[in-house]
Amino acid sequence: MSNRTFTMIKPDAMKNGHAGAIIDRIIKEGYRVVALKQTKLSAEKAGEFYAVHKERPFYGELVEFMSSGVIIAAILEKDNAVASFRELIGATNPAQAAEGTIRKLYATSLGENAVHGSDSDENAKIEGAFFFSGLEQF
Ligand code: FUP
Repeated sequence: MSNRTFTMIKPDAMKNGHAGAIIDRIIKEGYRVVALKQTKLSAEKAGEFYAVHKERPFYGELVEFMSSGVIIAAILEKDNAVASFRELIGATNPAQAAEGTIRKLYATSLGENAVHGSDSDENAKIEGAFFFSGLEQF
């Protein structure tokens, strides 16, 4: 079990002005920020990040949405980070997310669901390295 996960605050939450509240919540929940930056994905980069979904019907929309505006990317540290963070963000579809979760509070829809959270330790490592060099992680 690793103690790190990777997150993005997605373009909908950025545009809707929720970035500050989401970061505040993450820190209050006890996560330590290992790395953090605001950036914007090109369609090519968004496609690469979500390559695992390439064959899914929503892939095109997902890539378009994720490259539609700035995001904040971060690596977070806490015991059991991957599982605990997925609990904090809630179900992929905000309509099914538990009360008080980040997606329930701030997501727009299934496709525009405010935040990303890695689904495994292996992917947390791959996704963190996609955005941050070793020199940017503290
Ligand atoms: P999650 O792990 O909760 O981020 O969800 P997935 O990896 O299954 O999906 C990645 C992203 O694809 C979601 F955040 C939103 C988008 N998606 C859709 O647009 N439609 C779907 O039916 C499933 C996912």
